[in-house]
Amino acid sequence: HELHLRRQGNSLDHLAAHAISQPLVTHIYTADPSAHVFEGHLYIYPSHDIDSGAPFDDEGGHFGMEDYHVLRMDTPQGEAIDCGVALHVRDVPWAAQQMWAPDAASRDGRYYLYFPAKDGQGRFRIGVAVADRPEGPFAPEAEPIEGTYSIDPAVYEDDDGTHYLYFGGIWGGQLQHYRDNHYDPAHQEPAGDAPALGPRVARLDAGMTRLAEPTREIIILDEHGQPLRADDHERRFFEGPWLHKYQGRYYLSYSTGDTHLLCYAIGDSPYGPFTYAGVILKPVVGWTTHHSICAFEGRWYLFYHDALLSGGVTHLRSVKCTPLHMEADGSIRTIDPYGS
Ligand code: FUB
Repeated sequence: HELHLRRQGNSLDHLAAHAISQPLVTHIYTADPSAHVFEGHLYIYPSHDIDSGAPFDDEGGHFGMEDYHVLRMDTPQGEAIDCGVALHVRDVPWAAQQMWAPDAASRDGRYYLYFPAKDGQGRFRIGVAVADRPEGPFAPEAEPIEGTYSIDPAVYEDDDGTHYLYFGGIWGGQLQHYRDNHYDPAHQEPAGDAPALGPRVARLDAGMTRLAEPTREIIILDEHGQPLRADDHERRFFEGPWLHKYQGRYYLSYSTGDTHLLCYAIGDSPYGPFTYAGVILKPVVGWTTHHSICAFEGRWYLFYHDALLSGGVTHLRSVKCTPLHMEADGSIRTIDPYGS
């Protein structure tokens, strides 16, 4: 169960020898890196992976994370400093367990950490915590953000200062149980030629702790302008949405989950629709793949994770960084995390 190489014929040693980048830190396990430039430094908001002892299951129960550490770097090539514990689940009144992939945003000199956790009923919600510094410590709001559910929040600040919250993840992330923002455990991931589920998006209000509008489902289109089909597992959204802008166009990137790809789609609005455009990162060691894309001093970088350092233990991952190459036509060059 623990080794998910998916790279037939390649040993872990072989993959380690060909890895294109090294873990940013090795004293703790980290995953799901959300990178931002704040105050001239790179700040990375990752999950803090631990072995909680919870048994493996299809709902990701073995991802039993309890807190967040923020990492700071002066340059993408420099040393990553662990700024310490930024928020712990015991300090979040509404949260019971499983502090999964977070993100952060800044407005008017304050910093906001957005994070998913399960509440006392076992349902994922998205919370927010506030700090005066990018590294925290963050003080959580007493309740999760009304109107949110599922996992993997990502906040995008548009050029006009408007912030948008993206979120969603299938299976362990519970998105399959929601239709039109209503929960029904009888709902499952669609199948066959039904439209695939999309991530959700809503504008944040100026206070950054509430949604300014009901969330909308994002549609990802294929090359014929049709919504991606649910059975198109090589291209459909699974989890880990991220938004960035390049040359005036909006790029939605995400994990395809059970096919282990990082993909992207391009649109003209932060709400979409987006048209599928290709693969950013081929499969890494470990079941999950999760990323962010961040510009630093005019160059683009992909922050991602793999489970090489732990010998392939899928819930003990390490965040990494590699340059992202934009082609002249605006497409993204596909990266193989282990060379060739
Ligand atoms: O880290 C826990 C979960 O694994 C994240 O929320 C998903 O995106 C996947 O990386």
